[in-house]
Amino acid sequence: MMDPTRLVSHGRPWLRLIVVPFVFVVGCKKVEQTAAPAKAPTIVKTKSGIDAVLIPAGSFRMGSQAGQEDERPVHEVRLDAFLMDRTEITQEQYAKYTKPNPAHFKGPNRPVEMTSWADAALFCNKRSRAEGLQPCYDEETTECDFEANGYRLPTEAEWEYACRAGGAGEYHFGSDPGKLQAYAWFADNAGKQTHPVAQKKPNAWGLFDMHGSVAEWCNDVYAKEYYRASPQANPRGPKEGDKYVLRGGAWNSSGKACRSAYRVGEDPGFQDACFARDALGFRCVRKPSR
Ligand SMILES: [Ca+2]
Repeated sequence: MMDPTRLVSHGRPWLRLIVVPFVFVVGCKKVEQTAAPAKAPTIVKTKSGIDAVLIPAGSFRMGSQAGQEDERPVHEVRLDAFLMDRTEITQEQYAKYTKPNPAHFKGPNRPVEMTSWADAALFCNKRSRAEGLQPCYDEETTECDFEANGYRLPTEAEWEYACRAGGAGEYHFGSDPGKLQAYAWFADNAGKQTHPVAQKKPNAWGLFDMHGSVAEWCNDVYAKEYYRASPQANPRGPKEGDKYVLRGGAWNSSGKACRSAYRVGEDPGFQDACFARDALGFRCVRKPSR
């Protein structure tokens, strides 16, 4: 059995979920861009019953000229194929491997929230074992084994690539913030709470709620200047750091904070300005089956 204290006790403040406050410096581009024509997404039913999408290998331009400083330089990234959960992990899915339900906004089909990075990593390992796959996370050191065939959190690059689904705009559907209501629960329409997953339109690859709903933990340590030194192929973030990346914005976020390239680092040294714990969830990825 896994000891849930191990991932939270190894020198890093895993469970202190406080997010860096920041100011949005540059406005969105007004130029409308649309996602590339998409083939029908390949949906895979995983053994735990959770639908995943086969994300094809490929390249994309990561970051945004229109966003914050930490979104630049925009740079080319190449990624291997991976499977990504079609929705955020719901409370019903979470309860299959982890009890009690930590969510503030209760509902079986609502996304689980109040989850730390460590909670998310532990869920990945539990799900891997339940599906007969190799766990990715070392529960002593929190290191992620990218060669294991089990579940892990997406890298920041995988998350943005999957969100964009071939689109180069500020959102996966283009750059018109007026269209965001059709694709996302965010501050303008969420009524200060979460909603069941997959009620809004998906992106071109069939992924739901990549913008808004709950902000999603990525595997990467956050570094503001990481894009200046990021490797081109399968970047996995800095080796050291106390913050972890959250992506996609949440039910309490502005439309700008839901953009595809928008980055947040969780930092235990700051008071929460953008999210609350009940806005933090995740979805899993793994290698495609051979
Ligand atoms: Ca989300």
